[in-house]
Amino acid sequence: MTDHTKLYCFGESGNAFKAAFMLSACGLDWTPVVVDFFNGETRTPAYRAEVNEMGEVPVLVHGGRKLAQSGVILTYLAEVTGQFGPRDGDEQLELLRWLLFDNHKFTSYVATLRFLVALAKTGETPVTEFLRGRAVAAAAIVDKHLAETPWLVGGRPTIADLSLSGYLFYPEQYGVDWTGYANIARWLDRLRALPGWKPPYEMMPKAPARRG
Ligand SMILES: N[C@@H](CCC(=O)N[C@@H](CS)C(=O)NCC(=O)O)C(=O)O
Repeated sequence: MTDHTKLYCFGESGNAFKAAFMLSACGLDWTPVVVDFFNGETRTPAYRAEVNEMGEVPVLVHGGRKLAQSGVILTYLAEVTGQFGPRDGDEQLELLRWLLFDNHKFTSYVATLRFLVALAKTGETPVTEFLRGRAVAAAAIVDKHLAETPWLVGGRPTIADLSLSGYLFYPEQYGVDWTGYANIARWLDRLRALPGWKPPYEMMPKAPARRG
């Protein structure tokens, strides 16, 4: 291992929380590198040239690698630590299925809805109504799956659980009552009980507030 493990992140980012929780749950020693998201750091040429051409957090620096995309980071950490990963090829495909569902249908809508309502404070608009509809439709699918099994894949906690739950530990309100999804609520309690779990704002520092 050549570098100390670092995670480019900021507290408000649920995608970064997925990686942060995984690092802590795997017992790795890591340091957050706080990205000044609200003042545009991810959109600067320097960030895109030196940290991530996609202009996003999370970015993991570990063992001489620099990796972006929470799903890639989770997959990589599962492989190098031997924790929260697949037991065989079928489970590997199942994990990929849920990670793709999360990135397209679940986190994407939940995160954007939360950003608009709770952080950018746009108020209710046709866009937030659309996003909430998509978010709750995906939530119903997750809740139904969790009625049959305590964890999304393989009967034990995996990177699929860490990925889909990433945004659901935040305190901000954006018009979705997660306690109304009984199976999701119990699953979140199980995740909170895993070693290394902490609330997002205790896991990573918040980004500096917007100036001006
Ligand atoms: N699919 C990506 C999404 C990452 C993402 O959307 N990151 C947001 C913060 S939660 C970001 O860095 N946005 C920067 C920007 O839009 O300028 C992942 O899972 O890592």
